[in-house]
Amino acid sequence: MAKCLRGSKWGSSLACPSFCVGRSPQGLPVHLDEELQATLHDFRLKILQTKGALSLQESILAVGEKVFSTNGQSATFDAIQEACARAGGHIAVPRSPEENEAIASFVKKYNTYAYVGLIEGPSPGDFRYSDGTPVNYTNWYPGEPAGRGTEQCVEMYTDGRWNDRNCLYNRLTICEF
Ligand SMILES: [Ca+2]
Repeated sequence: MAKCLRGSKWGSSLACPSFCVGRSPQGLPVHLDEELQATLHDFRLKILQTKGALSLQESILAVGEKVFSTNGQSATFDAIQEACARAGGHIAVPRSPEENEAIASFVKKYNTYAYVGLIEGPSPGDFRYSDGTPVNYTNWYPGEPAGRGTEQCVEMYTDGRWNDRNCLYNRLTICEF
């Protein structure tokens, strides 16, 4: 950050920016510190308002650092990926029993199977996260995955268990942020 001294480029003809005037005990310019405090206060308020409104609609669920959300709409796997990306997130993918349960609660609520963010790799039956890394948690329905290369997406049943499935069905849109 620029250091502001008398006679510097912020001299008499220009109004001195707020960061030139005084410093808080933390070393931040006093005005900036106050501005930051006000901005943080605003952020906190807006986050609480948004969280409250979304929670009331029961359209978000927080698990650890993740937030899962649905718009209640069904779409193909690709369309879900696009919708989640447009919203600034990714298609939901359960990486633990707790996350699986959160996603499953939307599936139950809407009584519609959902796609989760797993894709079959080059070897049949080898499902991976979208970044190509191997899965560290699974919850397959007994006998699944059974598509052997013909069912490259994964849907979640209303009991939370998984089935490999063709990617072109309409399934519930659930994103994670
Ligand atoms: Ca299957």
